Amino acid sequence: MFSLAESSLSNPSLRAWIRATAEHTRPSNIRVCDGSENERAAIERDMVGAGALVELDPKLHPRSFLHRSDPTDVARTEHLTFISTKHEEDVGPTNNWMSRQDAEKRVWSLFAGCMHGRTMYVVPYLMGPVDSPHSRVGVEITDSPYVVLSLRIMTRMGKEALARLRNSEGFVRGTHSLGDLSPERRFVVHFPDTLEIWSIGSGYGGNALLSKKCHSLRIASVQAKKEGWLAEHMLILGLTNPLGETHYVAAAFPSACGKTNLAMLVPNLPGWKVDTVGDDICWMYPGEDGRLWAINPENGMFGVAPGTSLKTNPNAMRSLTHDVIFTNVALRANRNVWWEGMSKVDDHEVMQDWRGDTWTKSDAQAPAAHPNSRFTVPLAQCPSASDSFNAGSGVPISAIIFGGRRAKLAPLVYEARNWQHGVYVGATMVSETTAAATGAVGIPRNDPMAMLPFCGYNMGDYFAHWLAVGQQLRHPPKIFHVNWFRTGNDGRFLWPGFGDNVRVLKWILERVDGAVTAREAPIGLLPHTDGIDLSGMDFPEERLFELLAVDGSAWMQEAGRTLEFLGRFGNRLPHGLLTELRSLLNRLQLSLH
Ligand code: SAT
Ligand code: MN
Repeated sequence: MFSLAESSLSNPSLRAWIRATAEHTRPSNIRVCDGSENERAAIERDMVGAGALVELDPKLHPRSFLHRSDPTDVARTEHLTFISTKHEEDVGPTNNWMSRQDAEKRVWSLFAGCMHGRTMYVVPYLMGPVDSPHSRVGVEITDSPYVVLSLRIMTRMGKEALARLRNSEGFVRGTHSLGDLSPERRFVVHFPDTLEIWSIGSGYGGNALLSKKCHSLRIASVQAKKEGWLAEHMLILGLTNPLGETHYVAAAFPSACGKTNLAMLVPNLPGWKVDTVGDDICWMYPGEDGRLWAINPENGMFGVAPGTSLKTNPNAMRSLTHDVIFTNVALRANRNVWWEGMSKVDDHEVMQDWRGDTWTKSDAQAPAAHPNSRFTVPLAQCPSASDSFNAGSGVPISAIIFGGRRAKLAPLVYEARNWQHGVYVGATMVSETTAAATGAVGIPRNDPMAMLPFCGYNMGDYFAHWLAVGQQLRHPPKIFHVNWFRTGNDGRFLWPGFGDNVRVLKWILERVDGAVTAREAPIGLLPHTDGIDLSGMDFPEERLFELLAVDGSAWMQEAGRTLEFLGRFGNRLPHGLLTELRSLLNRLQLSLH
């Protein structure tokens, strides 16, 4: 049953690990994935046969499918996500810790016989461009064919990964099983010291595609700290101005706050162009030239569907014409997909909602598509995919943007005074929770660098690491903060967002180039009111005042919240951040007198 003889696997430690995992999980057979078209077609056929995939109309969406996950399993489960290290203080106050011993007792035991009657897939994958020295190999063992098909899109999967791995032992080992899908027996545990991940009881994206948040952020952030680089929850885009000059920008926003939209925006300013290098994860390295260089370790996008339309994100919509896996969206009678915000539908059109139940708009009790429904698609299918997406060296980063979803307080954009202040701005980010994780939505929470759920070690040490990386850079990127989500007194968004966000990016690049001056405010540097190009837009100037307003006393209160949050890191908090908090308080006090 566990014979690997027919497979081309020569790596002894990989073979030993597969054998040991199979002995414990007892699958009925083992399949080592090569990433081929035949393999993909066979898995799709099996899944359609078993009712696990619905094939969409091949004329509307060739080779595309709808997958419905278990209704209790539709988002990341942060309270069931653990980091296992020798010492609890090494994971810090923002992570859940579990000892190895406990993990073996509580989690590994759940894997015993869990693959009985199932196929065990062995999925070698490469994170990063094929010829990049920064790329890393992982192997995920899983009993979910949905995970296999998704990894084939999201990573360079199969032969390329094995070719890179050769006989090395230095790969990340992810063991995943759907288990019984019970939330009671659902765990995601990371072991940064041994490069292992165990995930059981969930088939949902970030819990089950172990290459993504588990490997490329939680494990990679620990490797990055040891090795002097940064593994971040950031999109990467290239912005070209009408003179043909391109700058690259990396931007961190929490899950479901518009990274995918920003990464491929179609600018509402003539002559400007955006190229997409990545939409979710970014690995950055100090280069020999003193700049910070970035690669996107991923190969595809796992984007939020609701709200995506030809108006809000035409490049995403055009990426979704073929070879897509949709998860938990609604299904129309013509076997096309639909979600809220995509297009107008007739009040009486009968569809199936994300659970497969009959749904019509006129008597809907709930959305047809789950608010965290997703599309999975190769980045290469995006019309704005950058030529540099496969560049081994990556792209040089001119600006880093931090952004939260905040109805009040944070202005449309401001610039940090220097790297240390920028690290403070990132470390003190606050954003309202979204449907990407289970739990209440719309609650403001501290989410440093949008990494709160993804940093694999003590965030006090993580802030110190950011400060240290800055010291190595002779030409550090400038750091900014943006907020597309500020609302007026009527509760409506003040800024239209989407294609108009290029107006803010334009100011950011003008600051990078030293082409415009800025206005000093206690929180940082803000645009003059004529600094944001509003040409071709019907936008009252008073609204821009409101968007750029800095309310000193509200920021004082915010500083109290910040102090409380940073205080949680105790003596792991680097002094530099306290210095920044103190200077901010001084500046706020002066401004209030
Ligand atoms: O489910 S994922 O973690 O991959 C998506 C997200 O929450 O950012
Ligand atoms: Mn994300």
